[in-house]
Amino acid sequence: MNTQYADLPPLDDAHPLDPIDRERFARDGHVVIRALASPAEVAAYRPLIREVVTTISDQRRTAGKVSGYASFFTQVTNLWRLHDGVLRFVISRRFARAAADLLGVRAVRLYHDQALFKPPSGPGTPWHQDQVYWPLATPRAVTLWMPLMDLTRAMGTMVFASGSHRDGSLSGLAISGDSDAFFSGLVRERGFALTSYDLVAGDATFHTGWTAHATHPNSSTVEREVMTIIYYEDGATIMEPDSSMRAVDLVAFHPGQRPGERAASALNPLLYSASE
Ligand SMILES: O=C(O)CCC(=O)C(=O)O
Repeated sequence: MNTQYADLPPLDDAHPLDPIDRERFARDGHVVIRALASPAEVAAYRPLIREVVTTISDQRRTAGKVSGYASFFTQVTNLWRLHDGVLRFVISRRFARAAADLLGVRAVRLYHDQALFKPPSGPGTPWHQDQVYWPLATPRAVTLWMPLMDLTRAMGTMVFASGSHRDGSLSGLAISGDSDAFFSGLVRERGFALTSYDLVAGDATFHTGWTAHATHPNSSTVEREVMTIIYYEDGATIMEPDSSMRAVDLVAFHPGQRPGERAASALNPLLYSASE
């Protein structure tokens, strides 16, 4: 590990979860864990994450490349491969242990990380389910969504449809106007309770791969800075991709791997194991 970043807070100690939070997560498909990192810990990593997002965004602008999601947020993936300081944040044993505890598994691997910065006056992120993208043959996969700054809902926090994870895939739709229209209708039809949380830097929400969610628009004048980390249970296998989205993710996040194999490429380090 690069010694230049040895002074960063280690984020390795346990943050034991309240059993109620595990029950909520199982019941609702999402939960908020307050102060998973302290504001001081987040403040140490925030400039490093910003640095990567700014560098990559500038490169994309120069190359004329803009992702299809650019109006919703600036998305940079796998920062752990791009910056040795951010690596320490992404491989946090504390965060991974919380993910494993919520999933009720003994060990978790990294699927990938993403910084998601929503511009001032940016629209809400459309309703969708994440797992339509993931070629993982398990429902035990979860996203940690942690703001690097204090967030009210007016700055674009998440909205979760509680209990929507229970039936697995509900539409197969990629994130788009179509997914937004579909899930808005489904929420009305099925009466899912909607939950969002005001957060301070270092609080984290967790949602399963099948929990339908969207975000509020960012109606503020500042950029919303969020870091996410996606985990799945160690031992999960790769499914035969049944969509182009899953085929793309298989190549991107499990390079060199094939359906039926245990999902454990060089990009999927074991981040927490109860036996270590
Ligand atoms: O942060 C956002 O705008 C959307 C995030 C999201 O959909 C996710 O992390 O699954």
